[in-house]
Amino acid sequence: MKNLRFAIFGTGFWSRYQLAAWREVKGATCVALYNRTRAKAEGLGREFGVNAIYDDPAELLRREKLDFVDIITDVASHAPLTQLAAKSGVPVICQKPMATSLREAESMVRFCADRHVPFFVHENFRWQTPIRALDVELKRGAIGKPFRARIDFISGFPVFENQPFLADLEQFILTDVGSHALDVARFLFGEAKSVCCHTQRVHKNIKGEDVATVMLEMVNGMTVTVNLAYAGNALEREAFPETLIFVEGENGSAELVPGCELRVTTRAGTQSQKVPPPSFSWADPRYAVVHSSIVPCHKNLLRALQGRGPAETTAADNLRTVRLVFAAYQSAASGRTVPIKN
Ligand code: 89V
Repeated sequence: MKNLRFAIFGTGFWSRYQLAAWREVKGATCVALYNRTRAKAEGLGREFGVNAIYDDPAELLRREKLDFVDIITDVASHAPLTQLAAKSGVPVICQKPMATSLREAESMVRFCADRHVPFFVHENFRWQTPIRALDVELKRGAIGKPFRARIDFISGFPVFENQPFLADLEQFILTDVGSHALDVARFLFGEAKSVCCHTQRVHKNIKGEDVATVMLEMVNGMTVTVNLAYAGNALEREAFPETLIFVEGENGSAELVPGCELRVTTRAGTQSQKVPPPSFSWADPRYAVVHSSIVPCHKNLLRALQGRGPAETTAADNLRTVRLVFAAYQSAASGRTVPIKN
């Protein structure tokens, strides 16, 4: 199996974990780092033994022989950096959210497709251990045919302390966590045919919405509600950064509850299993369930880059998630339900 050489574009808060997670995956080596502020890239390079440091992405692409780039920059630079790499014929992995608008995401996908450049989105929530365990139970028919589900990411965690740029986003929770949660909805329950959404802002010192309530009518007939909040309030069940999910089926119900516990209830009673993420020394324990999911996400993308099978989160697939995010904004602004063309 060929060992792939890659570069990371962007060396902010998230890159350290992404780079550490790449080390868990055999078959890919980071050979270069780019960051606008060179000193930041040098710091990460020293920590991880990466010596080729650039503050110009075009120069990096000219000089380094790469099999792919992993883009972990702010969302506004995803499109130009993706296009830059694709022009050099270098496959791209781009962090979620893919783009600042649906139109921009569509043009990125088209740009790469026209050049036959593989393009993937790093979307890791669907790879979390509890969510995979829930999927297994649903697929084996543990609760019969599901008819309704609730996906909750409701937290008072001071997320702006680690990621201050989030406070400046005009569109915040739906693009940040909503991208993840709506992708989880698609992963578990398939495509949506309409979206209805209401948003609120509770924090006074941020630009975007920090609360969103989304109702999806699914193609399979299910109703899925997605409740998102980073309101900074105190909660009895503070579960950051776990996604709590409750699914009602014709024969029972299944629930992911705080503490990575999966509870399945049928007429025979309730069965509980602990579904904790694998532990990695480099993961921040406060983010364990998310950080650990970076590893299987990388593995799945690498498999595709090595031509060993399809990836789940191709950019073309992720466009469907992006469509839901922006349909939610459209619904919140208009007060109307927005139909989704599949
Ligand atoms: O993965 C993310 O998008 C982070 C979170 C804190 C949710 O893990 O913002």
